[in-house]
Amino acid sequence: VKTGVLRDLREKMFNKIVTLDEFIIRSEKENPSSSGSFSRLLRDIGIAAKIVNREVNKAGLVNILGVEGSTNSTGDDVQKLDIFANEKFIETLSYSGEVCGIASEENQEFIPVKSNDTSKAQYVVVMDPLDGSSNIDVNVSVGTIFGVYKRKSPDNGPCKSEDFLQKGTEMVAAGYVLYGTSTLLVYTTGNGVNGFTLDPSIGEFCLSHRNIQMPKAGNYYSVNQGYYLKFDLEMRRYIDHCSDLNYRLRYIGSMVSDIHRIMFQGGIFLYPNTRKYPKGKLRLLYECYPMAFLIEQAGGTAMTCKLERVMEMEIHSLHQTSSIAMGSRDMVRDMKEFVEKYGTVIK
Ligand code: P6P
Repeated sequence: VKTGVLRDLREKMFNKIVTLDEFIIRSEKENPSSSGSFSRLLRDIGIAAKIVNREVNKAGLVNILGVEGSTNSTGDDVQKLDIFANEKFIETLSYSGEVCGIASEENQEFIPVKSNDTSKAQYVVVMDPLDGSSNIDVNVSVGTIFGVYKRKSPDNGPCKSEDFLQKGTEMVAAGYVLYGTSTLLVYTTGNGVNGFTLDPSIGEFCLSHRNIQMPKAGNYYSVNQGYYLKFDLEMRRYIDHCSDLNYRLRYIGSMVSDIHRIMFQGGIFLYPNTRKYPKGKLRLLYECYPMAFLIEQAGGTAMTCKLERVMEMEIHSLHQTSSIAMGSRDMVRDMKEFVEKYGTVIK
């Protein structure tokens, strides 16, 4: 550990660039039991992110804007860039040889990855390849969300649904890519959260945010105010409380962007259940679990609006949804008090 601390200090002092690949290899060396396949998987996610980033950045120029016409599993209009991002991540992950299956927002069923040596492919990946894609046409930041599980089914055959329907607590890695003013890859493997900024001049993700810890308090709340009258009483009372305290409302409509802000400035992100979405809108497997993993690793709290810990939620189907309230510990604690006071909490 001492050498690691000295090394980190030296890197900071001499402003040494640490690329994502170097960081992953170093983390692997610090974990004697790791076989290297997990590292290769993480590096492949980085490669796919760079490919998608290239297209996202020129979406306005190349004719891949505009609605593809189809709709995805939750009825959202599918943008062409959605399809491109989905295809690139599936292609890259399938080629890696480390993945036996992929579940994506864009695909109703999970995608078994064929390989002549399935015994090597020990992981499955769950993802929202381009979250917030309705913002693409108006040049607002969008993101990729991913989570990684170890497969549970026997490794001499194809992946099974049990490999994907695992609680958030079983996730071995989670992260997001934010295609914004700069492109960042932020991920955790359960030992803290680190952020890497893409340096286009060298085509590398470089360590830029070491061991991210979010503020335990905050004064930003992030919710779609347009649904206010459709929220349960306890949520409306908590939102009134935020407004009474002159907290600032920030809602980009792109979960990755809203959560990324909270990682650095603190705050709470709410997507409560409504009459339209009685179980919430956001997808438990590839939006809520990965973001909850990251938020907890960065010192925050992630609950449903009925006060269940998101990571412990049982999952029964790939596109199952959940309400969510996550962010700075003190703000989620305040929200909890309002739910206990005004709500009908599941005991
Ligand atoms: P609404 C984007 O479609 C998304 O899945 C999240 O990125 C975002 O937080 C949410 O839905 C926005 O939903 O109903 O407020 O437009």
